[in-house]
Amino acid sequence: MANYYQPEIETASREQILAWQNERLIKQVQHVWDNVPYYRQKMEEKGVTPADIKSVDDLHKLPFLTKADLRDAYPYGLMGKPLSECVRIQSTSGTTGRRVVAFYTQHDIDLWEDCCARAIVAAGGTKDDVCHVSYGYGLFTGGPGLNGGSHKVGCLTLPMSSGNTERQLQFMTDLGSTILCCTPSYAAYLAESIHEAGLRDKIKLKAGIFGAEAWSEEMRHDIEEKLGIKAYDIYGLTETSGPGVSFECSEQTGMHINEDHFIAEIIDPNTGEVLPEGSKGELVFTSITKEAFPLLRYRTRDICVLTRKPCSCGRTHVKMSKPMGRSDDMLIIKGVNVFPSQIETVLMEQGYPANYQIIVDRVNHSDTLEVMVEMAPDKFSDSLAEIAEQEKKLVNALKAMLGIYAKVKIVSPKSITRSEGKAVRVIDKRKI
Ligand code: DLL
Repeated sequence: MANYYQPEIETASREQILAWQNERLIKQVQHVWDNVPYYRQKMEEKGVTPADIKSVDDLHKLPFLTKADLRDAYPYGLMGKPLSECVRIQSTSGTTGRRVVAFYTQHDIDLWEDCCARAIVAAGGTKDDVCHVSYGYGLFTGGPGLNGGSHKVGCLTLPMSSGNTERQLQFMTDLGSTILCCTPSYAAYLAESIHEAGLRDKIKLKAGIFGAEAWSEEMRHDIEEKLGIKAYDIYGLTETSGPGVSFECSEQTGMHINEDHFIAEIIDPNTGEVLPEGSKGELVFTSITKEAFPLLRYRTRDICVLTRKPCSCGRTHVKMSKPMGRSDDMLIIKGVNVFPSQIETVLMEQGYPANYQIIVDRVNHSDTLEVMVEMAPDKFSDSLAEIAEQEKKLVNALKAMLGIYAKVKIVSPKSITRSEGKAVRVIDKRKI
């Protein structure tokens, strides 16, 4: 069994890491130039050729890729390998217009699972652990990623997926789960359910690996206390393969980025200028080992800070702070990506005016979404039963678009404040 702490990689000197990055970057740029016409054209427009990229210092010469590029190139335009060499796709939780489809060769899956295995080991996982994976399985990367990592570490893996809390608790107690992997909000919900069912003494959990959405230190402490575990953060995005791009170690002061696979930059989101270490800005990733979906300089929209301060765990890879927000308008509600524009589309399709407000809150550590919309003039009614019926119809339409429940409140015409400048559509009351 491989040792996924991989000290020769994870504690390598800065010089060694840079040597790997330089070599892999040069190879990757050539691979993309040869196989991804979409990006080659972007390079040509910028007057850059592979010959211009001799080391990480030249990275800034390459053009950025954005979510808009992913949409333009959907579904096959950014592939670096023929479909016959790909073995898997994963996708984001967004809907048609925004959906990101990422492709993987077997080699890509292996490297991705290595990254997840490192995260599990950093959380104290060994082959003697029982790893309870309650991230969603399917197109979402959470379940498959941690599942693969858990196999590599040699843990007994429980592919629970999310939901069916009663069954989660039964397996957790009967099989003695020791590591829980899920979104922090689901962990909080599970913690509450365990408490209510009086099962605290029957669980054997020691660690949790929680990510896919923003969560505060307060939430971490609360989960740690309720479950009697140490809670570790894990970060990633579908575009870069999924969870495991970075993960927390025992120091819990940021997440080590797997620099043998990803080069991280922080840029000014407005100008695109690369910022020095310690600056707050938008995180940009270049994947230097992925074959099928080799994104160069991908703008994540996540705002954070990088640090190279030595870490007590001995790992030398750069650390990123928890994302402090996003530079675009995407909301992450219960781990699901929600764009206000999707809500607007549903409202308008159902014949409602564009006078609405989206209220996001966090109640008992779980995200809530409420949509307030003004009554449509042609649907005007004084009957409470009829309004309730209209609200129910909207709840269903929103569920179909977003995949999650949104409470709907139809309010009287003209009761939502009009704005003179940009409309304030979203009120996010969560304290992150
Ligand atoms: O959320 C991958 C993942 C699965 C990460 C399981 C960790 C655990 P996407 O659905 O593509 O992928 O969403 C990616 O989620 O750009 C961040 O804004 C946000 N995000 C992911 N991890 C964290 C985290 C998965 N630890 C988007 N803290 C990213 C805050 C996170 N935000």
